[in-house]
Amino acid sequence: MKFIKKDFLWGGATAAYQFEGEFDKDGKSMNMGEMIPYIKLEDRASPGSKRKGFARAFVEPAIENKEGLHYPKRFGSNHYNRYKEDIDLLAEAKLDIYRMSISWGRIYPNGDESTPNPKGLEFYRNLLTYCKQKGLKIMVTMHHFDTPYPIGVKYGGWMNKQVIEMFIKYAKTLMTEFGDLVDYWLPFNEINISALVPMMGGVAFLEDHPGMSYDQLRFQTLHNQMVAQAKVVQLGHEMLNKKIFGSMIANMTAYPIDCNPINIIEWQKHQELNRYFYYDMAAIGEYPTYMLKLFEKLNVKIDTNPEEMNILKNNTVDFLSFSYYMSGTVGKTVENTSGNLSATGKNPFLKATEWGWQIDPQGLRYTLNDLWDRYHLPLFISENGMGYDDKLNDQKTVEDDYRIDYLKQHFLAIKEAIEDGVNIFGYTMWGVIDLVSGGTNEMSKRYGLVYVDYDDFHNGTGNRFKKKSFDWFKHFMESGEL
Ligand code: BGP
Repeated sequence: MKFIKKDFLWGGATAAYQFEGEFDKDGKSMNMGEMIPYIKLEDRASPGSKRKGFARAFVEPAIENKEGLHYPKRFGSNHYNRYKEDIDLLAEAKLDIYRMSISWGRIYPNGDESTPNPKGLEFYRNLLTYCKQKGLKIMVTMHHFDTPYPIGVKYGGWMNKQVIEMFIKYAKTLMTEFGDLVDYWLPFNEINISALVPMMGGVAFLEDHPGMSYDQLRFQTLHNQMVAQAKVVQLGHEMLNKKIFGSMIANMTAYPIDCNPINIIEWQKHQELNRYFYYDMAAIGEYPTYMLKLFEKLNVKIDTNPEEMNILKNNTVDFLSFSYYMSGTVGKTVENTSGNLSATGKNPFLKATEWGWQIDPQGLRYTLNDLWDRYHLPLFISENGMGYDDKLNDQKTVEDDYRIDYLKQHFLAIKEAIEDGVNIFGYTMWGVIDLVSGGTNEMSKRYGLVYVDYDDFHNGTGNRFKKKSFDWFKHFMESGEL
């Protein structure tokens, strides 16, 4: 089966806070991810067995690390020092595009400096230039879960509207410095994380707001980031004059568990709240009525003004992008399984990974059709892939046929969606070179075409080894054969 589509961009994705390491080098400040220790999971598939402790009281001791715990995201895959080797591998696998993130804390460590950190700019200029030399197109995420922690301490994170302005200053610096090197920009990774885990997405702690409800905290944090996203789009269009700005959302496709009308209504509400709300905000630029009704019910009062609402309305994104790993189910009687950012209902027709993420290529086809029909904006899959506890064998490779099968099925689903009429222009596979897991902090939850020799405590050489999927992917790029 051949899959060749002119101008379609195939590639891989990483994020600074999971990949770079050197968390305190050259003036960089810490972010939340770097303050969460590795804790061995009792049961990888059990919903809720991860994400222990996001309260300020829990993360603050991490700064001095008196307990001697291991904080994996401080070390990542040591990409900071090995970036040339990594980019060489991506070029060898014939990727068209590389999605990476820039760490805000390397550019403005405290957020409120008046000038950027030259060392941080130098690192990214070298990296981006090297990517270009190797013929890669580049998509940059400006914020991949990594607001500098000092902004959380001094300003209370994204609950404070001053942080919007700090972010715009940072975005302007990036577009001034790197506008000629970057092909696509995503202001935020999975912007919905702020409504799901506001401590992680926005360094916003309930402890800082006595008497406030959790719903108020999470939806205000999200609102402020949505405004920031729209402002970046506005500024970016002025500065670069190109339609290259997208929103990135953790997609949570779910199906009704059966055709019982009660479950259909529950499913509809679930999809509004967990999917359409975020896409509506980014693509249509206003609060949907179902959310305004929910806010009334929850007594949530968004702090905003007409100027912000105009900015949202008039600066919608040029394309929609999303992460897609799995699907779930909704209904009164479903049993839960683990999932990306939140648990979801089990589906008896699907198999799951060891982490309980249900594998559903047809769900990707459904999602692409659904989003295209609803928004008529070009689509880009910015994350997809299979986490697996790969083992390096004696030949110094990994026989990851399971991953090849996962990717193949998902690529076929994209092909089918294109044949259905969907306008999709690219795909970046998550964690194309192994990196620390976002959700569980395990190094052993691997996604890459390339194996990185570190264990969960960062014992190992850090050397890179090509997996079987590396050759498979390269062959696909050269031949279009699936
Ligand atoms: C998304 C994040 C990524 C990445 C991915 C896989 O939510 O944007 O940063 O981590 O999920 O998740 P995990 O690493 O938990 O398997």
